[in-house]
Amino acid sequence: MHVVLAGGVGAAKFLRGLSNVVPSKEIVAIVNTGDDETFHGLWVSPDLDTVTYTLAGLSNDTLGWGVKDESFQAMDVLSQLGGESWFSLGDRDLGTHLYRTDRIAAGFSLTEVTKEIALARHVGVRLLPMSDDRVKTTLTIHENGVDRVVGFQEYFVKLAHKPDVVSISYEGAASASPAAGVVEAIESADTVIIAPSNPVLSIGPILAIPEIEMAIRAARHKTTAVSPIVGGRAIKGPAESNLRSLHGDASAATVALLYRPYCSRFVLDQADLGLKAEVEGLSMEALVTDSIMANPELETSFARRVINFARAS
Ligand code: FO1
Repeated sequence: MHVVLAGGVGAAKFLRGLSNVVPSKEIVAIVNTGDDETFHGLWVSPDLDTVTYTLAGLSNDTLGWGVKDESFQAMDVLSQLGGESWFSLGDRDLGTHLYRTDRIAAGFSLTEVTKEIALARHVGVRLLPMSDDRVKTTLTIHENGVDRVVGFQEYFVKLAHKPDVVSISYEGAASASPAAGVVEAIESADTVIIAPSNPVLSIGPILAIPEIEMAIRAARHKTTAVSPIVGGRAIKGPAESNLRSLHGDASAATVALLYRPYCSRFVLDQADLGLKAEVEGLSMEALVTDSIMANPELETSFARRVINFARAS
């Protein structure tokens, strides 16, 4: 069984590739919920939904979030009425949030509801939220000479991740429990893979939950991380600027250093061949390969190389 620590799009593509290489039922994805937010009374779980829609063949690859063939008529009405509409919930996507919110209000856990949604979408990979407790990623940003704290989606969507980030906090993580099955999956896994997701915004919240952090530390010998940074640039999103402002540099080696306590193997893109020795100097084995998942064939071939490398432990 293979466990994947997952954020949004990068992780979703990797999981789609991996599910073509090993049976889906042998894959467990532990998904970040630090981005979750309530909009218009609805519980939105962007990373869980991105992974679910991608594995179900329903993802909107043009937008990079939400459902394909989407329309935004409800949002149009909302903005005509003067409601807040900077976070666009598509008409189809709204159905997912209505269902999740209703089931949670009826007393079911996020883990149970995630399982129901995955089943209805015929997703064979086992999807686990990192926790059923609320963990909220917030950022202190520096804007117009002042520092202020904003929620993840305000930073990411409303402010288009442009402001300088001074610090990040994972509110509630220190007292959060892992969702049922998370620690057991890590302990019993043959391999653990940290997907090519933003280390501070997507993987950071997962590792901020103490019992998960301890379990991944203990699983270091069987854990492989994939760099989301290629040639000093993030494939998608603000990882590059986040790493630079919070950790001084934004190379794949910066990511390897952050993950040093958690993984014994590290996957770098061939653009970063020059960093291989530096990564190996961190007591890690390094695989240098083409990591750009530009189409489904490349997702599958990349996932095959990663799992073969990870399995060699
Ligand atoms: N990202 C945007 O850039 N703009 C949006 O309006 C937006 C809406 C949205 C709705 C549902 C959902 O699940 C995701 C959505 N996202 C949107 C993406 C999301 O904010 C981020 O990609 C993730 O949180 C980062 O992993």
